[in-house]
Amino acid sequence: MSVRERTQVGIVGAGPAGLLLGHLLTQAGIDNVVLEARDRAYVEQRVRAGVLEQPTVDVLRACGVGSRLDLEGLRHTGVELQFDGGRHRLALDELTGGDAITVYGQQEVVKDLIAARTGPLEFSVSDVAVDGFDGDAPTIRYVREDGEAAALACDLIAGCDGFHGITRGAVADAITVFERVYPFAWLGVLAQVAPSSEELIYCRSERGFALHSMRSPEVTRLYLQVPPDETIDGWSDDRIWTELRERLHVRDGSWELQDGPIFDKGVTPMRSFVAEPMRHGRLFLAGDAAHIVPPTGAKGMNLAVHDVVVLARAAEAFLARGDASGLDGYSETCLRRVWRAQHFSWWMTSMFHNPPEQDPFESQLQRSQLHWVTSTRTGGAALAENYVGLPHG
Ligand code: RFL
Ligand code: PHB
Repeated sequence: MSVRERTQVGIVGAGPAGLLLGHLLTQAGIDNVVLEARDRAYVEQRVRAGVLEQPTVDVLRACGVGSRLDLEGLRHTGVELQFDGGRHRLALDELTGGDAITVYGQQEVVKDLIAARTGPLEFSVSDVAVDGFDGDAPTIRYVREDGEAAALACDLIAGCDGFHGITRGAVADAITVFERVYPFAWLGVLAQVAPSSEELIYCRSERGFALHSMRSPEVTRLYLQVPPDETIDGWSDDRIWTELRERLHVRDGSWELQDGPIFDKGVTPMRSFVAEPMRHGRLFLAGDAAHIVPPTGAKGMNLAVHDVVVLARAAEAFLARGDASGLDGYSETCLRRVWRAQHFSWWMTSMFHNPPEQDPFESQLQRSQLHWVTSTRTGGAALAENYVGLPHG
């Protein structure tokens, strides 16, 4: 026997996509239930994205979860691009008519959304399965934390369960996948030390890509390009700092990287992935469940936010007014932005990373692109516009 319940929108996954969708729907007076496989502490502590686009910040503010973001988020009006040992600043605000990025950890966004949640949010659920979405009686079956089997009848199901979730698998036969796996990964660390630069530094070097980012005035976030199958075991803290110093070194010696205790380390593979379409009857894929970008463009969470803004609006129009046009256009509207972000992320990745086999021709192309971006207004604006985030439609 399983407990039967009903809601308007059943949401699988409590990452940024699922939580923000739930929040927007609740604000619009649409009932929803969020189901999450992990426990609350895990979800709130998972270290991931750090860069919010301007439109993402605008959305979070407009829906009432921007107060801590406004206090603790670091607004950056510029970004540094480094190659051949020289650093070049792009003034994002000047190049875009006033826009900027904001550095604020994804897990902080997640914490803010969980704190703001008033509707049902179940952690530690298991055996989640979706069915009935081809007709008009979608159901989510799952097992609660206490072991009780449950069936949630919904009008719509949102698959916000990330790249390794189950909802995309439920439509595996009906999707077309576009994919590129890159021949490298990122080793990322968090260190208890003040950032050595006020702005992010994306660095191309002969030894591979490096990125200097941050989380707060006391915490630095750093990344290194490593081989795709790299394990963290071979990377002592000493080796990480030495490699970062080598790659981030500037020719004139005018800058120094400050080090400190490393308290988080991980390796992330690099992949571009799109599953089309994002709608299957009454099942809607959103965020990483539908698409993955390499992190070089800092777009993953921002795309998740755009998807659910579109989905919330469309679901409200359908459920409150019987207008299905938004749901009908959901996939196409989202995929247009997804492919722009795919191109941008691929471009940033290919400009900054060393291919495993040295390719002198490609090296010169990378340099040429970086010269163009850092020495012309058109090149700089092309990067800046995409990086701060094109306006939501
Ligand atoms: P998430 O965050 O993966 O959340 C999915 C949630 O679903 C749960 N889940 C299930 N729940 C119930 N039943 C199941 N069967 C389930 N299976 C899974 C999971 O536990 C999880 O809680 O997906 P979402 O919400 O779509 O959000 C996407 C973002 O997390 C992702 O795109 C970003 O983190 C990508 N990303 C970045 N994005 C940016 O916008 N800016 C950045 O600066 C940035 N940097 C990054 C990144 C991702 C990184 N890694 C580690 C992948 C840097 C890194 C290193
Ligand atoms: C981060 O701070 O985690 C970060 C910054 C920029 C990126 C990716 C990740 O492109």
